[in-house]
Amino acid sequence: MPQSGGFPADFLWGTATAAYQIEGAVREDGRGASIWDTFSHTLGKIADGANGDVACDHYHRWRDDIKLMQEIGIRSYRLSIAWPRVMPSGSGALNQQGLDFYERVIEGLLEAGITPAVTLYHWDLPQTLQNRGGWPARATAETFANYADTMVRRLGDRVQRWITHNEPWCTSMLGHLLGEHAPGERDLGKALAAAHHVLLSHGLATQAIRATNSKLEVGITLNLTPGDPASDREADQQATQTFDGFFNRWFLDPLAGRGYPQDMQTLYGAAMPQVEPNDLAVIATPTDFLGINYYTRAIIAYDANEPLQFAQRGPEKLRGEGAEITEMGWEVYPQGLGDLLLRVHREYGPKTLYVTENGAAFADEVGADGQVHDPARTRYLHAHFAEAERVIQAGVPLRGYYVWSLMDNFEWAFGYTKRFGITYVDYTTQERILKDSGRWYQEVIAENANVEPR
Ligand code: IFM
Repeated sequence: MPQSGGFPADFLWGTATAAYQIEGAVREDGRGASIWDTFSHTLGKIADGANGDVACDHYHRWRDDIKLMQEIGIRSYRLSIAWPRVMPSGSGALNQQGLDFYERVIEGLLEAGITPAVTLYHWDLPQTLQNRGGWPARATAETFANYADTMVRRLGDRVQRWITHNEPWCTSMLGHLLGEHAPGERDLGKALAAAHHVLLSHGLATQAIRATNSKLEVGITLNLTPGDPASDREADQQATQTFDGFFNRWFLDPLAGRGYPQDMQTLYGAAMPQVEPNDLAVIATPTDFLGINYYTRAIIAYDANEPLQFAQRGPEKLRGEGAEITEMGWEVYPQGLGDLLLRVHREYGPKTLYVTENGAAFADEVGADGQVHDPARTRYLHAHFAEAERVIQAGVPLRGYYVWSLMDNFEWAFGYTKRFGITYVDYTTQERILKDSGRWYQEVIAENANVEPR
């Protein structure tokens, strides 16, 4: 295959968003409520007291947003379907108006020459299903598989690439252990049950999708964060292993058919979820690709006061040590992406890999010239693209890269206070301004190479 700058000619340069973060129109055309509607409307849960009621108003502005992507030269767009928009109570009757919206968007993308990649679950569980127990309830896994199958029956003739779940760690741990995301629980047992049922639902959905249409590509997206020990002390090394088990291996291992990691099972003890005899085989149903979302690494030290006896080094300390830190408090550590991709390739060997998210939040502002100059984001992406290039050269089957995000949007518990977009959104007027990083990305795609920032 002809190479240019280290990327295959058909490399999928993409960008990603998620329904609740951009669509708005939460009460329009028969959409049902999701756990994020409930959570964001609960006092004190979102930093700026905001919610996704309007967000980027993408529900009404999708045509312009597709034009924008076309202008940038985006080859593939990763969007998510809001489950409660198409099935207001999670199962049963389809909401045709909701489905029509996604049909319009998908057709608009195809007309614009942009390949859609659809995520079925990016955190907006129908509230009705939450009322019946949510992800900690086993029945939710079956209900999800049914929803997935219905979507594929309706859209599978136009959408080739399907991602069952986005970031099961966040659904389970941020949502059910740390209480920072919907539904805001703080219970290890519930979190582990949620993780198990999310993984089970992925396997069931993959099987259902395959039975309906064997030609489609199906995979899952994990957010993986490599850990590095704070020192070479034995205790820090051990703590880093635990962190890795908690964050990465708990999901990678069962998907690869290895079951849940033994060290973590021992640690979780009585909080371990109920695993039925065939569950692990279902979870390990072969997929076509693995999506990886990478933002940063974690530096880990032993801490006897923490429930799992590890603590992550905080942003102040990292800054004090000279690290560059984004607005999220995350270290800029590009090498972590390359090392992670190499590790996953060598240790787990998925057929194909995509970086389904990578990007950074910075405090962007519109300048006196009406433009948004965000050199730190361009530097961030440039350095991470270089890592992608490095590992492709080393034989990692990385086929695409989705920058998070097409535009600034509702950053969950942080509301609108964090801007990840390569496009700036003025939330008062809904004006979009392509940032300098977006213009640079345009050049990257045009050249199919990691263009040096000017
Ligand atoms: O905005 C989120 C996205 O929804 C999931 N992955 C991480 C992003 C940045 O925090």
